[in-house]
Amino acid sequence: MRTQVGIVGAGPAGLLLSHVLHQHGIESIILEDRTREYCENRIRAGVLEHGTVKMINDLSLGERMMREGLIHNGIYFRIYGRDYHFNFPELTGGKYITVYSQHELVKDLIAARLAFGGQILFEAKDVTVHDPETSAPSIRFQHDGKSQKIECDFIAGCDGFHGVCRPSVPAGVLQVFEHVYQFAWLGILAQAAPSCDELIYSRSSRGFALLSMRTPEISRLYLQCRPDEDINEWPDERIWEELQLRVKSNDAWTLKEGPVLQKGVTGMRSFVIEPMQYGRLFLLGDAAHIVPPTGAKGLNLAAGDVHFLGKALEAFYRTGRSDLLDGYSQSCLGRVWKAQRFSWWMTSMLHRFDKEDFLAKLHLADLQFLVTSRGAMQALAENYVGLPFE
Ligand code: RFL
Ligand code: PHB
Repeated sequence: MRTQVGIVGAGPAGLLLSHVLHQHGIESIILEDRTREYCENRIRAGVLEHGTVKMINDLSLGERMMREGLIHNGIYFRIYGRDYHFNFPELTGGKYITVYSQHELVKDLIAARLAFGGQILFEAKDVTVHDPETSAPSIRFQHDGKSQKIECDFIAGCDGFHGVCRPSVPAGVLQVFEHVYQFAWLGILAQAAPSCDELIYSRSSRGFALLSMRTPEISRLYLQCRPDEDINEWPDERIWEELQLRVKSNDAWTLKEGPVLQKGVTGMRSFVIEPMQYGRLFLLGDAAHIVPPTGAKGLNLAAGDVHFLGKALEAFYRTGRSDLLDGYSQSCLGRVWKAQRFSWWMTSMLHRFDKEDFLAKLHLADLQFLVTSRGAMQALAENYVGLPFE
């Protein structure tokens, strides 16, 4: 097989990239380890930045997102029971966020890609990348019980944090920057109407909780927990009891409960590799960087990487220039580090630390300053709705 760009991974990064390339008349093939059904039902992110929504609409892929997605003009911080509202349009000059499930977006992107005649090979096993340092890289894999090979001009590693592309770069080329947090999130999906029309980030003496949603009937809720938390020790009643305590409000307000449809524990880390490129292998999304979920930036950063690589590949195929490809890493990393800073800041301010030490006191002071300063609230809003792609 031969294509121009071989893409590993059918998550948001790989799928969006294949659409952007298609728009520019560039061929690609996506290789995905899992089944289509698995990819379409993996519960992940929910918040789309202003720029991510624009990108999806510019690709004419946003019809269902615009119909079913929920426009949110703000978020609440609930600090020890007291609410502070961030009105995004007012603080940012008209911007807002859209709540639309990542797995619904993935469904839309897969359906549209296949409808346009695109190739996605699901259940492609034992993927390995070869010769990215030459002008003739290739990808080998097993599919339909056969060993296969794709020859291509470029490889896009969109295979997430646990994928094979990043580890295939020779030792010593990539520099790793990492921070692991002392807590994790226990997340549930519940058959319960959202208790508020916007997200509530709650800091309480018992730890952090987040109330989010997927649809007018389905809530997504999170609790700060230990990284080694055993989910079996959290029967549904205990989860609701703890959520109730952590999101208690000083005002008349109640948390609506309902059957728990899914639950799990997710660890938290901040992780970046530099550069995000090795020869003709480009790393995008979670393959190159991980943020803690508190800032809702993961999927949106993947969209940013796609924007830069799409532009660089378009310029290469149209005019032969390679300066944008050479600058890919630098273009992405500016935004990546700002999102890292923002996600770390949100995480530090809102979570409970084991020790009430000097840093923990500073994080609380940061939060108390934030909710009393219009300038600080504006800075949060500007980052939350998403910084411009360039
Ligand atoms: P993905 O989505 O992990 O996709 C990678 C794909 O590659 C496949 N793969 C392979 N394919 C072939 N061969 C191999 N060897 C392979 N190894 C892996 C995988 O099966 C998969 O299909 O990465 P991508 O595309 O970079 O997208 C990143 C986002 O998924 C991620 O950043 C977000 O989900 C993070 N995130 C959030 N981001 C937001 O922007 N807003 C949010 O509100 C938000 N909430 C979240 C989140 C992530 C969470 N978890 C579970 C980590 C909430 C949570 C709880
Ligand atoms: C979610 O809805 O899953 C969600 C929302 C906001 C976050 C993280 C996750 O910061």
